Amino acid sequence: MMSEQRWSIEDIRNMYEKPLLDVVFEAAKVHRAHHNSNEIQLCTLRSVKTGGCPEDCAYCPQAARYQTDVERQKMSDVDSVIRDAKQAKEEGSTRFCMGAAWREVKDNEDFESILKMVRGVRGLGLEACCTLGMLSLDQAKRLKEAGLTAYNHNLDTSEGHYEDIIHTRTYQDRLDTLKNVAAAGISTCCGGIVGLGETTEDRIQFLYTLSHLDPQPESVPINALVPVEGTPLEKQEPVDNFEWIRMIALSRILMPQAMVRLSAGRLTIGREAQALAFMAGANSIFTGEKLLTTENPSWDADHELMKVLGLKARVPQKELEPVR
Ligand code: SAM
Ligand code: DTB
Ligand code: SF4
Repeated sequence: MMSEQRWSIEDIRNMYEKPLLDVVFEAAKVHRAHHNSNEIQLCTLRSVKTGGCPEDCAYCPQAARYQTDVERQKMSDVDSVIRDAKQAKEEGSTRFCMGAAWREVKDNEDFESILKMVRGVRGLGLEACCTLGMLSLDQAKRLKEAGLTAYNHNLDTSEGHYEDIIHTRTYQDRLDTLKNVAAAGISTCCGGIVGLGETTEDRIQFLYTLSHLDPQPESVPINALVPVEGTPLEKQEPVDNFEWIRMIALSRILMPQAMVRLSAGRLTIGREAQALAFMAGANSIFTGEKLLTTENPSWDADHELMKVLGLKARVPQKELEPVR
């Protein structure tokens, strides 16, 4: 049974058409009713298997078929990942997210390493998140047993636009994995990318599907496309910051409980636009100079921004203290 309020596609269309500042104001009210508006969650990303991916996602520098600057690397060793997680914790992160450039998880020794990484990260008292591609129910259950807090699997865009961007899997494949993740009792981290050449209607459809997931995602990463040389979207026009802010505000209104995360693309988005995004309900960022393969603002720049806005880093939640 769905416990959260759901908005119809018509409602979302109407919200989308409202003046931006009205949408931001509405989102700010929803945000303040459900969250501490001066607190943000800091997360750190770590690529544990880089490049060489068989998929054809048009935005992705890690797809093997595109000539990009990304150097392929084999699976990282568990200790080096735990070392990075420790450092992320020292720098104030409460969530550590591990990403692999895979189409899907295979039942092999690499998956065993992932399970060890998850145990290690949870053992440090951090939330552990993974993004590894498609997942079976059995694999999701094993991740849950290892203590995984959340699984990131993005819908990216609307179902209609998806097939213009990715041809090697379907939207339904994404929904099936999200179902397996939820069935295993893992929180879902699910969001998308703005700037893939989508129409307003695609954005509305995307927000509709996303906010009708059952349960709603625990966290919603909103990425702005980072155009990477060598990918089919290398020359894509960037979206206006105000469009990015509108998507953040609407995500907040439609999914009041979720952590709305400013993800890829922050490096080229100015401080004032980010401040408006926080006003509109964003309450999480990735910190550290690297996302998976692309660049992110420096730790110092982010701390300076937080200081000037009076934002405090969220401390670990009690219920997420180490599991073992
Ligand atoms: N391979 C797994 C998958 O696709 O589910 C996990 C890693 S994948 C890199 C995670 C997410 O990063 C993608 O779903 C996409 O939303 C985002 N992403 C990848 N490249 C991006 C780019 N150039 N700009 C913005 N977001 C990007
Ligand atoms: C998400 O939605 N954004 C993060 C995280 N989930 C895994 C990844 C962004 C990747 C940006 C491109 C790169 O650095 O390779
Ligand atoms: Fe592979 Fe994920 Fe990149 Fe798609 S987004 S090419 S599945 S690493």
